Amino acid sequence: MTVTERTGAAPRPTGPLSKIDYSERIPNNVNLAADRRLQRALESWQPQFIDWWKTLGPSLPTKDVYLRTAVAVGRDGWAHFEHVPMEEYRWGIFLAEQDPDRTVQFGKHKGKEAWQEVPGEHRADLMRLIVVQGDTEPASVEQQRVLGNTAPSIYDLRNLFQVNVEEGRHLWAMVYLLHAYFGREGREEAEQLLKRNSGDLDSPRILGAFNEETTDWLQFFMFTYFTDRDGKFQLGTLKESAFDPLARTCEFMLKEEAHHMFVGTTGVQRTVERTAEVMKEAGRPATFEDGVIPLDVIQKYLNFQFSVSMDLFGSEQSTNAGNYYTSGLKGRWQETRRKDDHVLLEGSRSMNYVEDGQIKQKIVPMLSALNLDLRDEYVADCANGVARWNQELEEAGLNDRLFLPHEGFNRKVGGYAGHFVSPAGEVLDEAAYDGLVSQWLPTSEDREAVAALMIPEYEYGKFARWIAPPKSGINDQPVEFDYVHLAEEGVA
Ligand code: BYC
Ligand code: FE
Ligand code: FE
Repeated sequence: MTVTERTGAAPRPTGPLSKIDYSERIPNNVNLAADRRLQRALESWQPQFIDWWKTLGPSLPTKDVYLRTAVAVGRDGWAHFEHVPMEEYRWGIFLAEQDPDRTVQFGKHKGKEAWQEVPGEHRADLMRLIVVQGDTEPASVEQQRVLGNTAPSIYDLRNLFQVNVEEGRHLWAMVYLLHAYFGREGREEAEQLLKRNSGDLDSPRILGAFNEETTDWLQFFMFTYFTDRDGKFQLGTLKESAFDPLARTCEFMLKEEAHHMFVGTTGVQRTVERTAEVMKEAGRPATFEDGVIPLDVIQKYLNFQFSVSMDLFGSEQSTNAGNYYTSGLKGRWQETRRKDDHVLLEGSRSMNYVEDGQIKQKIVPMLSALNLDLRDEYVADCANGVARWNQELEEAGLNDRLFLPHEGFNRKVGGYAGHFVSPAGEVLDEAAYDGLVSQWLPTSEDREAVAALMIPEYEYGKFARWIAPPKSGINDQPVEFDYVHLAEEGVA
């Protein structure tokens, strides 16, 4: 393996490191102090990040928030909780511990030593993957910027802010890699990550779902359930990367990501719980007049966020994905548990496609369909939460159920793009689809009616009417704990 890129003068640490150095301006466990040039470059990016956070981060003024900060990257006791002013959050660079014997697990370099530097031949592809990953993190913060103004409780407000600061840290994770391993070009890309903005007409975020508006808290919960879950699966494939610093940074990000999934799963669950309660009492479908979100509107929100998140996997068949795999840049979900040759030059699989108004199957080379492989794993994982939400309906004695729409519904990327597939999986013509789509996706009236329910509830321990309280608080604190202290002017 030829190694070309090397930007810093001092060697980066090679041994396992788990303690995080908080005496530094940029907390880190990568021995940043030993590489002055890199340290200075990151320290000059830091104020740009803070500026961005102040301009496009959470808009609700707060005094401090009960936040989790990483203190070590080992298995136990990695996090510490305390009230901190959000702009003083210690964003830093935390990589999972290094395994000095790690080898490449798949593709043409399988069995060779993992890379500690970027091989010249894979430099452009690796940088692109890191930039795409990095672009999503600040995008989500921008999308969620105003939600604090309508939080259903102080507990939920704290969870929103926890997700926001961690997505900010995930940006740091990618910016570190760009600065440390990609030279001047990497530094330029790091600047661009703060210049593109969600929904900006001239310089939007790279992937579609990250330019959609997060209109309200139901949308936020669906986002953390479905879109953060794309993050979980993409990070899961990058965690397998032959480029060890990328693998290690993604491994640690996944640890933080678990809480984001939790916010989504329980947020939707609590919403369904309240709606089900009203339906049970009234013996009829709930309406907005009941002060809760009707089940059919919850289903529409689910349909929307699931389908835009499916687009994040790229085309079912992708030569990019095949090349990333063969080169060792991006593996499969749980690569090491797969029982095959991990090279995939021979395997094949079945894939759906649309022809003559019908969904048909064809056999395609495995290597060409790795985006689909990952997406299938994702869909199976998505179904778990839906089952949990349906349990709320079942426990209320109701026959109604939520479901994942067909994979072809409302797709803009891949083989279904340009076709009109119903949530049940029927291929329609455009006119028929247009006549029905208001039953399947949130209309502007639906969104306005949901928004009208989004009255902030800032009294400790109280919850907006449309959502049930959680079963327990954060880090063993009571539900009514003072998770957030609002700034004086923040209290409406
Ligand atoms: N929107 O070969 P194809 C997260 C482009 S979420 C717009 O099918 P490929 C998070 C594609 O770039 C995880 N364009 O795609 C969650 C290509 O363009 P070029 C984010 C799209 O490359 C919540 C062309 O179409 N991480 O962390 O196999 C909160 C042909 O594409 C889209 C990653 O995505 C789209 N949706 O796969 C916070 C991991 N899809 O080259 C954070 C890194 C495709 O023809 N990214 N295109 O100009 C990747 O692995 C891949 O880039 C993708 C696309 C999976 C996204
Ligand atoms: Fe993230
Ligand atoms: Fe996340």
